[in-house]
Amino acid sequence: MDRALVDLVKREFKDALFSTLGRFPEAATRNDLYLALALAARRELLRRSVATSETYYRKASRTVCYLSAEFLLGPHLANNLLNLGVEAETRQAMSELGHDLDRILTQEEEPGLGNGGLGRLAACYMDSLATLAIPAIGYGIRYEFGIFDQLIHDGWQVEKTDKWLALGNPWEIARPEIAFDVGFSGHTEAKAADGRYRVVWIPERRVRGVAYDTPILGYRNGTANLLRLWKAEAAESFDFAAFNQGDYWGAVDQKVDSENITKVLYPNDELVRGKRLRLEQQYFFVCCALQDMIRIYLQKGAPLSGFHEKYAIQLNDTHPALAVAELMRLLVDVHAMGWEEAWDVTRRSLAYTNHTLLPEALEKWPVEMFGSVLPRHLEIVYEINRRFLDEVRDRYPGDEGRVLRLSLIDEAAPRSVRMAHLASVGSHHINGVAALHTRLLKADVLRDFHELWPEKFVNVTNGVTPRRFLALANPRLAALVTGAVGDGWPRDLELLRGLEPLAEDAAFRAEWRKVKRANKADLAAVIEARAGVACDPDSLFDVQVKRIHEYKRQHLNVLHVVALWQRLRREPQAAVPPRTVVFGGKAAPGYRMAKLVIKLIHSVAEVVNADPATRERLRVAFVPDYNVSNCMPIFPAAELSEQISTAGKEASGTGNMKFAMNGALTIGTLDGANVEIREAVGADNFFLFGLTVEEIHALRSAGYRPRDRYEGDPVLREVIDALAGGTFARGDAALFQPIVDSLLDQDPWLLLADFRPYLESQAAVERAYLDKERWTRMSILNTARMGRFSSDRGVADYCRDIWRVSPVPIELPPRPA
Ligand code: NBG
Repeated sequence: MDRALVDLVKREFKDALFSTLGRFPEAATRNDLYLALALAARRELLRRSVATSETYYRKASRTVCYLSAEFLLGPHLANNLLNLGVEAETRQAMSELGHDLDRILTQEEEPGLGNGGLGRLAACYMDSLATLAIPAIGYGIRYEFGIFDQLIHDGWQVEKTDKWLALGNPWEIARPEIAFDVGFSGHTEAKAADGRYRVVWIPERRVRGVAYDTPILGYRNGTANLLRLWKAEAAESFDFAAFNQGDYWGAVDQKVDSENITKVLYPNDELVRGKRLRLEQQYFFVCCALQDMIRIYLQKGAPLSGFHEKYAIQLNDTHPALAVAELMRLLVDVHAMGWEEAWDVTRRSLAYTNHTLLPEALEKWPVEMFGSVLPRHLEIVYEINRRFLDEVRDRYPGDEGRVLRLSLIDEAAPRSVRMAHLASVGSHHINGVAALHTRLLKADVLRDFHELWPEKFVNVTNGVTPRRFLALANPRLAALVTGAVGDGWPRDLELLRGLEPLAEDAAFRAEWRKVKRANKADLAAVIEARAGVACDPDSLFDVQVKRIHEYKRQHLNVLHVVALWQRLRREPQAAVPPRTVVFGGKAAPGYRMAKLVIKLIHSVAEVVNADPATRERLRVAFVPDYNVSNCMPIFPAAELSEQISTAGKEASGTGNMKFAMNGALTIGTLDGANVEIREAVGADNFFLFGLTVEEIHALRSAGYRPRDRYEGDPVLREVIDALAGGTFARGDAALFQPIVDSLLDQDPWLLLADFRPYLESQAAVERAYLDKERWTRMSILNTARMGRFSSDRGVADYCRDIWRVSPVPIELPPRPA
C-alpha cells in the first residue's frame, strides 16, 4: 500500500468536504461523503483529461466519434477507483477517517441513460477505447430522467421517474461556452449567393444545445476520453418579442418547451413509436455533435474537404442516422461545399452498426412528420435518394421492384423515411454485432444493400468490459484468477486461457467452488432483502436477467419452472438438485404482454415458494429494478445463464458474455453471440437446445400449429392447464389468459416448439450439476475461454476493419505537489 497516496486521498477528501461542499465532518451526510470522495477522484480524472485533450490537440489525432442516443454507464466512483488503481488506498483512507468505502459507494445514483444492451455496449466501448488509448469522443443526450426505476406492487411493475441528478452529479463538467443552436421546422428558401444557388433553411424554432463532459478513464493508463452529452436549453431564455408585449408566461413557456427535448429517455427497447419528440431528440444531439466536430476541426484551419481524415464517426443503430443528412446540410448549405464533394466526405466519415433484426425495431419516420420537423433534411434525403436510385437503375435496368425495396422512402401509406436505408447509403461500412446476426442482415434485412455493396459489410461481434464485469463485480474470482495467471488479464483477457490446465487441478477447483459459494451467499442476502425470498446458497443458481420481451422468452423459462414444480410434487424422490430460479428485468411501460410476464413470474413464485412439498428444492425470485448497479452481485453468483431467445431474434446479447466470464454455464439457443460463445467454450461446456433459424423457416412454411404440440405432450399440457386454470392466479383464471391464448393460437416466438428440447436440456443441466467436479471443470473452462468477448477485442476490430485509427498513448505529467 502506498502510504503517501493514502494521505493524499485523505487530504483531498477533506479539502473537497470543506472547500467545495462547505461541511464539517460531523454534519456530513452520506451524500456529502460520496460527493467529497468523488470530487477527490475527479481531480485525478481531470488531470488525465487535460493531458489527453492537450495531446490530441497537439497531434491532431484521428478521432473516433461514437454517436449514440444511449450510454448506460453505471456508477462511476468504484469503476474510476479501479481504473486509477487506488482502491486499496482509498479504502484505507476512508477507514482512517471512520468511514466505510462500500457504504459510500452505495450512495451513487447511476446514470441510467439507456434501455439495455445497446446503451450498455456503448458504455463498454467507451471504456475500451480509453483503455486502448484510442482518441475518441462519445456524443449523446444528457437526459434529465433516465430509464425509470422499477417498483413491484403485488407482482406488477410500477414505473417511477429516475431523478438521477437530484443530489448533484460530480462527474460532469458543464461547458456553457460549448453550445450550438439547433433549428426545427420552418421552411427553406433558394437564394443566389456568390454566383451559385444556395438553399437556406429558416427554422421556426431554435433550441440551444449545451455540452456536459464526463471523463472516461482508461484502465491504469493516462487516457481520459470525453463523453460529451447535450442538454437542451432555450436559445434565449426569454422570447423578447412576447415579453415586450407583456406575455410573460408565453415567453417562459418557450423555455420550458425547449428543455423538454432532453427531459426523458424513451423507455422502449426494440420498439419504435413514431413520436415527434423522439425525432427531435435524435436531430438535436446529432446536430450538436456534428457542429462540435466541425468546430474542433476548424481550430487547425484545415479545409473541410479533409474532415473524413480527422473523424471516424460511428452510428450506434439508426438513432443517429440523421447525421447523414445533417452532415450534408452543414457542408453544402452552411460551408458552401459542392454536393458531390460533400457526399464523398460524408460517406467516408460515417459507418453504421445495426443492432436488431426485429421489424418493429427498424426506425421509420412518416414523411409528413419528418418534413414538418426537418424540412431541409427531407429535401436532402430526397436528393440523396434520387441520385442513389439512379445508380440502382443503372446497375439493374428494368428492376423497379428492387428500386422500391432499396428506396430511402417506403411508399406504403403513410409514406415514411427508412432510417436503416439512410444509414446504409451514407456509410462506408455496415456491421452486425455477432456472426449470425451479420449473416442474417446480409441475407435478409439488408439483402439488397449487400448485393449492391458486398464490400461494405463486416461483422464485429460484441464484447463486454472485463474491468467492470469481472474485476469490479467479482473481486473474489478476480483475486483467484490473478493468483493463477498474473494481473495482466484486465487489459489482455486472452490471458485467462492460462486457467485451462487448472480445470484438472482438484485443489484449484475447490477454491473455485469456494468463490462461487461465497458469491451465492452474497446474492442470497440481496434477494432476501430486495425480493423477500429466502434461498439456499447450496442450490443451483439459475438466472435470467435482461429486458423483458417475448422474443427473449422469459415465459419459456417459467414454463420450465412450472414443469419442474409439478414433477417434484409427483416424484418427491427424483434425483434433482435443488434450484433457485432468479429473474430480473424491466418491461417497456406500454408493453402489456411483457408486464403480464412479470406478474406471472411473481405469481408462480408465490405458489411455488410456499409449497411445503417442494420449497426445499425449488425457489423462484424476481429481483426488482435490474440495472447496472443491481447486476453487480448477480453475474458472479450465477451458475446457469439463461439465453433462450427464439433463434434469429437476439442480435448478439451481451449478458450472455458477462455470465460466462464469471463462470456460469449457458443454457441457450443458437442465437446471437451464443453461437460464438459455444464455439469458444466448447460444445461440451454449453447446454444447447432449440430450433435453428433454418429449422424455424422450414417449420413455418410447413405450417406450425402450436395447439398440436399442446395436445401431443402431456407435460406441456399440464403446465399450460395450470396457467389457464388459475393455479397461480389466486383462482382468477382469466388473468394469464392472454399468455395462454398467444401460445396456443399463434405462438409467434415458438415456445411450444422448443419446450421439449428445453426440458431435456434442463435435465442435462441437472445431471451435470449433480457431479460437482465435472460442473466446476466446465465452469473454469468457460471463464478461461472468454477472452475474445472482451470489448477490447471488439474495439480493436472496429479500429482495424472500420475506423483505421491507432492508439495515441498519453504521457501523464507528475502530480502537482
Ligand atoms: C440490442 C440487441 C442485443 C445486442 C445489443 C447490443 C437493440 C436495438 N439491440 O442483442 O437486441 O446485444 O443491441 O448490440 O437494442
